[in-house]
Amino acid sequence: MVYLVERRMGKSRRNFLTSLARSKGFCVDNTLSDKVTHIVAEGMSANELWPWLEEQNLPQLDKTNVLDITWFTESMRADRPVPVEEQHRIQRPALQLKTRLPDSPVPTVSQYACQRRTTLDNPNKVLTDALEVLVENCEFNDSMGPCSGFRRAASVLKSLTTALSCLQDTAGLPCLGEESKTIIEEIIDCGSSSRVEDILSDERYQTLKLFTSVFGVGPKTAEKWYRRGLRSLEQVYSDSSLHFNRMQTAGFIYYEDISKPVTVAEARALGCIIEETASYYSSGVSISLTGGFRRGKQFGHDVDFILTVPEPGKEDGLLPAVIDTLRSQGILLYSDFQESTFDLNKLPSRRFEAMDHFQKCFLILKLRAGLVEGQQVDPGCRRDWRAVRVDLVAPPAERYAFCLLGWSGSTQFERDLRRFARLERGMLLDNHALYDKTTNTFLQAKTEEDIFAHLGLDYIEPWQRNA
Ligand code: DCT
Ligand code: MG
Repeated sequence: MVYLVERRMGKSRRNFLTSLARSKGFCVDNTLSDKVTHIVAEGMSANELWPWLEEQNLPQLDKTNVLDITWFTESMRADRPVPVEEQHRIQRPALQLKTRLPDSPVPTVSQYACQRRTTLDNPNKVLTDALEVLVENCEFNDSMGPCSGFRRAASVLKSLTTALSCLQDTAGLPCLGEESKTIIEEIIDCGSSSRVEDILSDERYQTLKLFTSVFGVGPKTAEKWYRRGLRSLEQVYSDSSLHFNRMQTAGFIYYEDISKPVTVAEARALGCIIEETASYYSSGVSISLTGGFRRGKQFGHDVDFILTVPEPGKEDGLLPAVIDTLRSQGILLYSDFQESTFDLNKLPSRRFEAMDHFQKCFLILKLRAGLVEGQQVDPGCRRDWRAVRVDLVAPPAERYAFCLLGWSGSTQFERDLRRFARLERGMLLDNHALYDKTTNTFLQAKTEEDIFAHLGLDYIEPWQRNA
């Protein structure tokens, strides 16, 4: 009699494996009793599994086979229970968690951000800021290999709850390559890293950073302008031989405003505006604040909202209607509407999509100071409003959980969720769906919790996703 441990494995995978085994004639019990001869766990360490097993008070635990999923998959392949070998067993650890001494080693940190809890409290900000300068520099140089190394290193440090005080403190941490360690050591020992300082004072780095701070300007365009010998935004803007697209033109016009961080109070005021505007289209519209603000950030570079309507298909005209209403209210400064290209039949996408296929729009809105709670309208000010970047996305209601998980970020958290799904679970995750490659099925989800459960991951709250 086989028992599959649901923890880490997740409910849906457990259900699937149970039916698979039963279809091959195996006896699988959903409850853990003394009838069970083979306990099978997936993705659980001995230190996690054994304390749990002991709490179940099984009389025969010592005589029960406690096995890793490899025994199960080999048995499925063979269509019969294969003999248990030593490498299949999850051995009872010598020292149990319960009796662990206070100074025993802390549990290991996962290489995946989706298995770490990363709040906004970051006692290693000096180090992560430095590593992020290297990330940015790699992005400017199009060197993607080292880029992800530095990104992962910075992300691991962000999950720590204490400041590193020497390089030895990094022992046991994943994703820290030699280059990252050199920088960490230099900063801990001398307060700064020569490699980072060199980048910060490099003219090309400074110029590309300045140019890419304009809405609609990516590293390629910035590089083109730099090669022409341009060094300031004034030089670029007044160069009559350059052609700017609509987005870049808006980026220059509202540069000062949209480079200013958006506050939580401003995000809330915008939420009210969007909610009211969308309600003219349908009273059933729901609006969710997502992106960095959902992760608890106090400031953002934009405000991201998901809009849904319960009736299938009704979302089709939603964003064009919202845009029209914002325009008629005189608060639409810029809009770039992208029609949905979502097609369930074309899923799953094997490419790491830069953007999802849902209907969406990138806006610049005029936010009046009087609508923002706690903000004084300064009579001496030449105007009583500011320009703000707002993104809206309108997925079909049944795609909401995937869209919410994808748009909540952080970008590194999303990258690691997808990498984890692919490498550890044989699944493809994106903003639209979760696809199980072993069973060739789409896994349904109404909530983010469902998606984490399908992946066999502990649920990570949005404010713990600041990876
Ligand atoms: N996202 C995505 N596909 C992209 C880019 C982003 O699914 N190509 C997700 C990840 C984060 C989320 O959308 C919102 O993006 P941003 O607004 O860029 O990030 P943020 O975390 O909200 O940061 P900020 O606070 O600066 O707005
Ligand atoms: Mg955002």
